[in-house]
Amino acid sequence: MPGRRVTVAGLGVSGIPAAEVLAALGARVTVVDGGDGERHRAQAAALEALGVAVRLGDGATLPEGTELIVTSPGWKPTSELFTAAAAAGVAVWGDVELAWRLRDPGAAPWLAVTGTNGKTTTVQMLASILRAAGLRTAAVGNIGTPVLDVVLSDEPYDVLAVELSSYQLHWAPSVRPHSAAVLNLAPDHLDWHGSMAAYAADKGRIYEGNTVACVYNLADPATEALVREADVEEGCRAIGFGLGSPRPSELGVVDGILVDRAFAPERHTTAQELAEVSDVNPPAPHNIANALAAAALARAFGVAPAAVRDGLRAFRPDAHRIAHAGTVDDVTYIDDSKATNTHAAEASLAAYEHIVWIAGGLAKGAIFDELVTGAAKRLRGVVLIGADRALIGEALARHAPEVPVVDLDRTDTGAMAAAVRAARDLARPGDTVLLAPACASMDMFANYNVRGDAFAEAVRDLRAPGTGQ
Ligand code: UMA
Repeated sequence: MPGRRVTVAGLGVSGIPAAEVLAALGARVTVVDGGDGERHRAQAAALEALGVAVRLGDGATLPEGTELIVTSPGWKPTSELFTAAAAAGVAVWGDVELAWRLRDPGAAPWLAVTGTNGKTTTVQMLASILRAAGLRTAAVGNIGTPVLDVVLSDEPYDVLAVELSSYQLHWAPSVRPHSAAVLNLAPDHLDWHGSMAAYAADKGRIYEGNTVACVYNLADPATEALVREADVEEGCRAIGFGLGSPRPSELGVVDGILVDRAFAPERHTTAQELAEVSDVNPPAPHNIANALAAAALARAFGVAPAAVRDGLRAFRPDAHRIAHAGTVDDVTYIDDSKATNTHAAEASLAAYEHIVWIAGGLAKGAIFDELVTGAAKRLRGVVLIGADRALIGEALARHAPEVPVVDLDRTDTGAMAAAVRAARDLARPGDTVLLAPACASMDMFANYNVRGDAFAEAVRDLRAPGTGQ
């Protein structure tokens, strides 16, 4: 790296450590970012103090003399910067690719997880299981801690639990996990990838070069197809997980017990007991599947059954994932702000009988017809918020024209409170008001946490009205 001219695309969570690491290795680093806000300027000043050049307000022009681009995951492959790089014969790596290339060959192996939904929870469960086994580990990647932070730290990790998004996998062709899981595959981020096939292909990269296990979902044949297409190390096994009774080389559930017929020594004749369904928090079907995937990866790494049970018991789920925000006048308010795509929203809409649904935000290229058709009978009413709410409104008009819809044309800070009040007015005793937006939050909020917090606060305000407007 010394003297090499490297351009880092994106001054965010991934770009900042990438620029720092490259500068420390002696590269001549320029960070480019299309944004030019207060946050950008403060972070630019901090990097400039380290000798890094920063160019704000222009994410399209390739800096003179660039020999390599290290990109943040969110940048689309079709970005002008990469078109210019391709024309100049300049390679593009993601920050995860950089981390993989810089890591010591003998460093902690990666147990990697991807999927449309459940990956953060699964990685957290996995890290909890690994810790229960006495292993030094960290949950990193798309979950929010850049992989570079731990790969180059002095901390002696035994193994890493790595959440990889389809974006990160797209930009990380060299990564070779010890074992990996694809939890499920449903349309998401199609505006970024261009097509479902391209999205699936990027997800499938996680299996490349696995050495012990490629873990797939028995209920989602597309994940098994990705295993079949992968080029793995000699002896690597395909391991299925599902909610039924497992066959050899599978993990499953028998009489309320999570069992392993993949790594148990006597797997051809018996199943090894791992944990009870009630050890999974919360024990909803999709979450039991997540627990089985985490258990499969841990078992592939040699973790004992008792540590799987202890790790699952110790795990506490994230806020904003089907969280109970309150009950007011016999109406239950549920915060599933984490449902940022139609697949996740479908799972939470399926869980309630009579629903007032709060939905909308950034659609990311999604189509809502199937989601609306599936939920139509259970919808008491719908409150639409955010930039792409008309897309959901049109699907409702096509498939559920009788359902009352409140179209909220405001994006100010009080908008969520207004949405919650509108939902209250539509609800009847016994109903559930469900925030499951099926969209990303960034048109109105900093992220889905802030969106969920705004919802919870608005529910609190229904009970003890504050500033109400
Ligand atoms: N930017 C541009 N031009 C672009 C795109 C972005 O200039 O075309 C700039 C923005 O102004 C911003 C910076 O690039 O300053 C942001 O880069 P980024 O969008 O890649 O985001 P990071 O802050 O680096 O965070 C990324 C992940 N974000 C995305 O993939 C969009 C984080 O996942 C991840 O936690 C972090 O790296 C650490 O690995 C978030 C996410 O939403 C949670 N992920 C998606 C998901 O889970 O669905 C994939």
